[in-house]
Amino acid sequence: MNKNHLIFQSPVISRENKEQKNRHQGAVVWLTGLPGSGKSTIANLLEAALFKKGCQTIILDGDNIRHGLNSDLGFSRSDRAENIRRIGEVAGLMAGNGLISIVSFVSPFRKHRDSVRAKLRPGEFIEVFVGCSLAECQKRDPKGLYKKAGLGKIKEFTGITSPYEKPLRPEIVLDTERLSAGQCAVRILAYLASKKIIPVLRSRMASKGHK
Ligand code: ADX
Repeated sequence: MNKNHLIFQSPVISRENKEQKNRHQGAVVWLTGLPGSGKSTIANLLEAALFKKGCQTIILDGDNIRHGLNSDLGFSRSDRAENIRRIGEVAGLMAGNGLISIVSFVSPFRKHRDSVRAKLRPGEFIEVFVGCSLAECQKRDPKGLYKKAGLGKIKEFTGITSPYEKPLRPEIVLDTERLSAGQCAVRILAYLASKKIIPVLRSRMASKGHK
């Protein structure tokens, strides 16, 4: 397509107008980790805490988005690239409109995550590595998918027959074998407050995040 014939439309209500109204900045909190590592649980607790503080948020969850917007995509490397590209675009649009997008996707490939980061403003992409050993994820197996993958019923399953590449320099590392999901959410809140993306937390909450 010839992009010379596309003229960017500047909005009358700016991002800054929206951020001022919301009393926080737009941002993308990107949770990455093995299936069963705890991403969705943390995403929901984080959203509930932000909601309570009056923040404007959206959760973009891999399983849900694959039922709609990305229902045409599978789990090959190229489909996962497109999955992440699209959701990076959506999350960026939301952040550019003053929302905090909480993205919960396995997003196993470093290159795909890095290309989302590269398209956003410095500091806008907050990569959160939801760390959990494969053995523990297999033990948890909340959706029974590791069992199916082990029986050869799911092809290219992350952690079993498809790789997971840990982030090299994530903004936040969470160990969900040592911390509860609530403690993980508080760590993310504390980070957002420390970067002035959300208003500074009251000391009791902030200290809970740094035990
Ligand atoms: S990603 O790798 O492209 O980022 P995404 O987060 O959208 O994955 O979807 C992962 C979810 O799809 C998992 O939580 C799991 O429930 C389901 N799933 C089904 N097949 C696979 C597979 N082959 N690999 C990983 N997850 C799968």
